[in-house]
Amino acid sequence: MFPSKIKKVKITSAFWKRYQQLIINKAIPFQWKMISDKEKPKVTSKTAAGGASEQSNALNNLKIAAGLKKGHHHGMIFQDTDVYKWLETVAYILGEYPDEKLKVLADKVVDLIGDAQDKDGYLSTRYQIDTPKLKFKQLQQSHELYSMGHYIEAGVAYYQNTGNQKALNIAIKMANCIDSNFGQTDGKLHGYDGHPEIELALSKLYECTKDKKYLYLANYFVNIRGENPHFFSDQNSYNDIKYDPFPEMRNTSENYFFDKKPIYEQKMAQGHAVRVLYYLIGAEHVANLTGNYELSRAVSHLWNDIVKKQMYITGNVGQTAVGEAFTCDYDLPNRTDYGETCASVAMAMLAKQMEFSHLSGQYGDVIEREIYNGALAGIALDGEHYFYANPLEVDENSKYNPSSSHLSMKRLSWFSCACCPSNITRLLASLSQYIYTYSSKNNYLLLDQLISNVAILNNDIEIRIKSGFPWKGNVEINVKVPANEKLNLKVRIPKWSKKTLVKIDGQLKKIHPENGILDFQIVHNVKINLNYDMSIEKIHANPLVMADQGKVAFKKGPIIFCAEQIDNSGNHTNYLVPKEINIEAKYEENLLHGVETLEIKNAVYQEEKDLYINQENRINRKLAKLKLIPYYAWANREPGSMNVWFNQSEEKYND
Ligand code: FUB
Ligand code: ZN
Repeated sequence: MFPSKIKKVKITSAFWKRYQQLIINKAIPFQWKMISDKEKPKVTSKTAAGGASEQSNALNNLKIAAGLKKGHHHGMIFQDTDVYKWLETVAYILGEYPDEKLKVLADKVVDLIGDAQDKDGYLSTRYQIDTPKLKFKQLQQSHELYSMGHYIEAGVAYYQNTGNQKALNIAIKMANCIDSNFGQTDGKLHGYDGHPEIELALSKLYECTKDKKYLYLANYFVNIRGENPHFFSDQNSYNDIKYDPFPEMRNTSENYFFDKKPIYEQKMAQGHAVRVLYYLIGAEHVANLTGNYELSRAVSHLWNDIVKKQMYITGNVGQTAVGEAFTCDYDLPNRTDYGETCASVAMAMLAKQMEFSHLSGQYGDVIEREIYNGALAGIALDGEHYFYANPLEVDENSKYNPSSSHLSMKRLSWFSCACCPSNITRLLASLSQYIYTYSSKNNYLLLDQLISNVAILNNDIEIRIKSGFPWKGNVEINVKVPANEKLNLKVRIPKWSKKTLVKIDGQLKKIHPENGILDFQIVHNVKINLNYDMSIEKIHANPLVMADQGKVAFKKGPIIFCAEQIDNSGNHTNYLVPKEINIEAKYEENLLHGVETLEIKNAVYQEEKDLYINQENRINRKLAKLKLIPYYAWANREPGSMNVWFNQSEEKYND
């Protein structure tokens, strides 16, 4: 479902069509088997982030709540959301690729969710089944509004893409239940959920129904957070809560819940990364819908903090496994990174939301970083294995150090906390919504992601994009304009393109992009050719990033590269790259479903015997080749070490 101006977008890019087919043919059926316990996960890990899963029970919990089965709730307190995000993924897919069999299955899931919902609209199977007396009484950890928020998102998406009214009605009933329980008025609960999500969900529900009640409620949840930094401890003691679903959360002192101050006073992104980001998505949406400039400014401040000081080169965010959290500016350790897939998905969602309010290329730059790197690494090329945490460097020894034992060298089938798999699939399934952004306020259409597609606008303008992305920088835009129609088309110039050539109907034009955006006023059929500079870039980090000092990373266009052990024998830390590199890119059709690889022909392999080395005991340095592959494609072959940042060699070596 696209905003008013856009009727339809069909992705034609071979790269992305493969992913869409993967989601249809592999990920959706596979995730269904997991959430309905038709199969046990084959690859799990007890130490890796997300935890091992034997059984999901997610669908079963709904059946128990619906009275169709007997038993106890099993799994995470928010296990319902695995079903909701699966449904949301299916919704986007059905919008583009109608499939009666899949729709029948998803309709049944909607019916089940409707049956599980209480008469008053409440739905959180864990509380309904096992602890009904505690409904809305332990908001610090209950995830009730988080879970319902995920349903509201799914219900809206399913309604918009398939027309299933019941899916929307369930969402409305749920939001009404929340509205009658929460708010300023006397007798209502003056509080909020430990995990933001409801804010963004209610904003979407408002946009779909146009019922202002949901916008007021979203606004309420955005603004109450941080008003009373003791809300959770007060509620826990007032309700005499003895049992904690997540005991470590009870007395967490730092800004884990992002509620120590109102957003207007928060100067640095701190706390659980996904919570912070979901909150910011909702806050930005509310700011945009209500015209709250102060709120929008507060969100932009935190956005800048994240993307300019706390984001890994891959787009991953959340530096520590302790609390799955942001740490502080310029602290970007590679070996202990967390970088949850959900956090990368949320970064793309936040960037998209920001783009509705502000015209700047920086948001599309982040979306691009996520969809080709940080977020995309969350799913295997086979669609049936997922990363929860996404390292920038890992090897056999990582598991021995408690601060990196959450990392894995292979993607897993499923997790006891299975939030990431369906989060990455719902992002990829909705990718066509990330290509254009229409501003109803200023009546322009921004071509944001330079992905081959065909788009039809409501006034029958047709836009055809043929692009070489992500491997080549050529983008051809053909616009067909019916008589008396016109279009203000803006096109993003990615920051990495140092020189962009533009031709309009074959004529070379001088361009003057502003904030990474080019402007075209189109009144008749036109062909625009852009040529972005996709030369290989050697990247250094700011000197304040201690972990990357003396190191370089490699990027070409939107793609960040890494080295894997399978391509480079020996130990990955023994490789050094010289300052003047001899590097070549080549497309390898039969590798990893077709990828571009880089080869550094004059790398150095340094082999030593002693623990510490000076000129006297230094033994062996030899010329070596170092092969790099796109980061998103790592861990799809034999497990082994991987690194994104490379040490540099001061010296040159010859054979
Ligand atoms: O708490 C719900 C989800 O589980 C979070 O968004 C993830 O970070 C994981 O902790
Ligand atoms: Zn996750």
